[in-house]
Amino acid sequence: MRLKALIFDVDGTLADTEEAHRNAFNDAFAAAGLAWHWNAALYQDLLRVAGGKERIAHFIGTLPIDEAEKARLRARVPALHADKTQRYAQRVAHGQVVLRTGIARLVTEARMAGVRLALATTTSPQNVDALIGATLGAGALDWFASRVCGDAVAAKKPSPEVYLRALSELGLRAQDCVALEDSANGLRAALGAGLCTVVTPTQWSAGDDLAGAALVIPHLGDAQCPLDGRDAARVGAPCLGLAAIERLRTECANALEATI
Ligand code: XBP
Ligand code: MG
Repeated sequence: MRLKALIFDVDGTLADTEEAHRNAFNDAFAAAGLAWHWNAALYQDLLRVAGGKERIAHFIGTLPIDEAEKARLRARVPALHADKTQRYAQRVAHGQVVLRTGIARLVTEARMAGVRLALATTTSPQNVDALIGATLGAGALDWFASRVCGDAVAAKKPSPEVYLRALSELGLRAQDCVALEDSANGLRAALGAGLCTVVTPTQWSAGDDLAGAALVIPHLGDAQCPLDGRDAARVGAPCLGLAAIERLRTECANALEATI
C-alpha cells in the first residue's frame, strides 16, 4: 500500500469540540466582566475565522464602539484567550468531549498497518494534549509522529502551512498521504498542500463549500455506528478503512498526474 500517513485535523474531525470551545469562550468573557455571549448561530458565523485569538479580535471589530475602545479590548485578547484555553482544557479533561465515530477504529487500524499518524490543527497545543489524553490516553500523543498547532505557523487555515509543516516533519510527499478534515477552511488548507482529503462535516460546517474533497461522508463509521446504505455504497464498506482510503489516494494521485 502506497499510503504512508494519515494527517488528521483536530477540532470537528477527531471530536466535535466546538460546543465546548463556545462555552469556554463565553465563560472567559463572563469571568473578565465582558457582557459578550456567543450563541450558536453567532459562533457558527465566527468559525469562519480560524484561531481563537483571531476570532475574538474579529468579533471586537464588529462591535459598535470607537476605535480607541476596540484597541483597548484587542490588547486584552491574549489574556482572554489564555483563560479560555484553560477552561476548554478543563471541560475536555472532565470528559465533555468524545471522539467522533470511527476515529479510534481508524487510528488503531493505521497503527497496526504501520501507517503513520499526524495532526495539523489551528487550535492550541494545550487543547490537543487535553483532547488526546482524555480520549485516547496519556501515551497516545506519541502515536502522532507530527503535531502541528496553529501558532507554530505564520498563517492559520485556510493557509496550507500547517499541512506543509506536517509533511515536512513526516518527511513525506503529499501524494503518499491523506488528510481528514471537517470544514471548508480545513479542506482548503489540505488541498493547498496537495493532499487528497476526506471530509466529515459537523453541524458547525454543514453549509460549507466542500468542493475538491475526495470524499464527503457524515462520519467514518464503526461497528456500533456503520455508515448508512448510500454512504456505505460510496465507500464500498460500512466503515471507511485503510483500503478505501488507499483507493481514494490513488484516484487523487492519478487525477493529478492526468493534469500534468
Ligand atoms: C478549529 C479552530 C480553532 C478552534 C478553537 O481548529 O479554528 O480555532 O475553533 O481553538 P481545527 P483555539 O483546525 O483543529 O479545526 O481557541 O485554540 O484556536
Ligand atoms: Mg476542524
